[in-house]
Amino acid sequence: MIWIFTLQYSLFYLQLSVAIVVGLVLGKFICVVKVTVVRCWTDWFDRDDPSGSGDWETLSSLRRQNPGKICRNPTGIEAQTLSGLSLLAAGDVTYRNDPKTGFICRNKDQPGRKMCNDFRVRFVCHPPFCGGEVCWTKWYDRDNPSGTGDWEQLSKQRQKAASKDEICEFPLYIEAVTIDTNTPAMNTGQKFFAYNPTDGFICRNKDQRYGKCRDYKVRYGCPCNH
Ligand SMILES: [Ca+2]
Ligand SMILES: [Ca+2]
Repeated sequence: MIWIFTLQYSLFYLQLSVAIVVGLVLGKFICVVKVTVVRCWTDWFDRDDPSGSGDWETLSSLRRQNPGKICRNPTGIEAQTLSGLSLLAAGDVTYRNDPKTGFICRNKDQPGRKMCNDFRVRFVCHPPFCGGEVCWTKWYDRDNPSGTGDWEQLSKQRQKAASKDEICEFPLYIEAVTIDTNTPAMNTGQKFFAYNPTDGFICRNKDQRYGKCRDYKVRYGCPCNH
């Protein structure tokens, strides 16, 4: 009986040891992968100046104003003054400075009633977001604004595509222009419910000042080797 117990205990101990060794090997592997991941930077963005309550370079606003130019989940952010000073050198007290929120410097946080400097920011993305070659799909126009709006969602366009490879799994960019004059969507003055490479493009009539969207077509930018 004692012998059986000892054997079972030994087997348990052996399994535990193997688990620890595998864990160590996996831990080392994960570490190596992390080190070899290449990072790339987006362009610099500067949408605000500190004349109001501060310099608000939030990720949500920058995304809205620069559709397709910032990757889905940035892993880092860098802020510098328009004259090129680092945040450390400029010495401003920041309210937010992270890749989820973006950058916010509030004038009321600065000592001695000083205003914030004017900052620009850029984000860290994973390739192939920056630098890689981008290939564009054909233009899609599946809807017109006669109903509730112009609904050009990516999911609907995927259904309409001839093959599942026609639009890559993770488009990096989206471009929308009007059907009649090829005017870029951002230049029409209309408001968009969605305009990003994850959801596609949606213009709702009820969001427009004159109650009607223009008719748009969209296309997607994918890594060329998808
Ligand atoms: Ca700024
Ligand atoms: Ca349309």
